[in-house]
Amino acid sequence: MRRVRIAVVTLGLVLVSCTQARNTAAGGNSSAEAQSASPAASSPAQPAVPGPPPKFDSNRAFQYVKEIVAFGPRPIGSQNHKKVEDYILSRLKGDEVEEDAFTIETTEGKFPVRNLIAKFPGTEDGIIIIASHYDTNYPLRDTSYVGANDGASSSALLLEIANQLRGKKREGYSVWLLWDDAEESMRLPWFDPESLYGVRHLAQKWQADGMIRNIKAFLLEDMIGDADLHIERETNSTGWLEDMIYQAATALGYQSHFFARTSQIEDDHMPFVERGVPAADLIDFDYGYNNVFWHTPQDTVDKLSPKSLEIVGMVTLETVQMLDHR
Ligand code: 1BN
Ligand code: ZN
Repeated sequence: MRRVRIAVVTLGLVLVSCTQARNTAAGGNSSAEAQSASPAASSPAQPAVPGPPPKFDSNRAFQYVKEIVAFGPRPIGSQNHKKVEDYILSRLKGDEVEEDAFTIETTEGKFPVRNLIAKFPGTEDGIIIIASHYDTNYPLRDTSYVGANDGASSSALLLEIANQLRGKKREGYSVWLLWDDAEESMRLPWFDPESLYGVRHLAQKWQADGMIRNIKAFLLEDMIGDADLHIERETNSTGWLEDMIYQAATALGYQSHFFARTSQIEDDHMPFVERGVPAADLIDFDYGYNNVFWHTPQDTVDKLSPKSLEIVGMVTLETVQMLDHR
């Protein structure tokens, strides 16, 4: 097993504001609207849950990756970061969106931070959270680093999941899609106390107001676009939830992309793991030979594939359905 890092995080947060509203952000859903049908999944050996397999438009999701990357580097505090927030909101027009905005004090100064949460209500009592960070690494702010895989791929995946959830009655738990902010460390190499700001803030807030008790599962997506897709079994994650993800992958015929390797990674799921919420990190932490493209300007769209987005998107949605039936 590869042990990536083990550490304890501390908080330095100042709450400024939190709003919840039906999202009326300007901007249309025009540029990536082509509705090409996804090819059907390989025939499952055994359906994991009754009913048809989930749908996911991989070409549309990939177009979202390109559009996010086109803004350039998006470190916290930058104009591009703000543009990407507005871009995400523009794609969630008409959806119920909560904005969790606050300010952090770091050794690099004060920065505004904003988590975006799109809520798709279900008929059952309980919430499944699917999360991705959207910022790029602050120490790489003056390079051409755009985090195509690291931040853009998973943010795009969530936008396509929103498309699939929108306008349908959910017979199951509510699904909340969380684009969390300020995941990336303020220093390189990774510096635990100055990272994961967005999720730490939310986990604290939801613990304080009791909301955390309603969370049935927290599914984190990170670095899921690599054309050579190998999602890790991640040992900080909850065992039964990882097993369920593998079962979902198997039902869709995608199991060869899952859990051949095991790692321990302190990612955005940690504040929820630490509070007893079932959580899983879907991450491929082998991006190029020996992860050589991670946190480098080589993290570009040409290394990614729509198929990888589809595999992770479909497995995520299948897992949600399995959680509904659990
Ligand atoms: C993932 C992508 N992470 C940061 N960018 C989390 C992480 C932090 C993974 C430290 C490994 C080590
Ligand atoms: Zn990163």
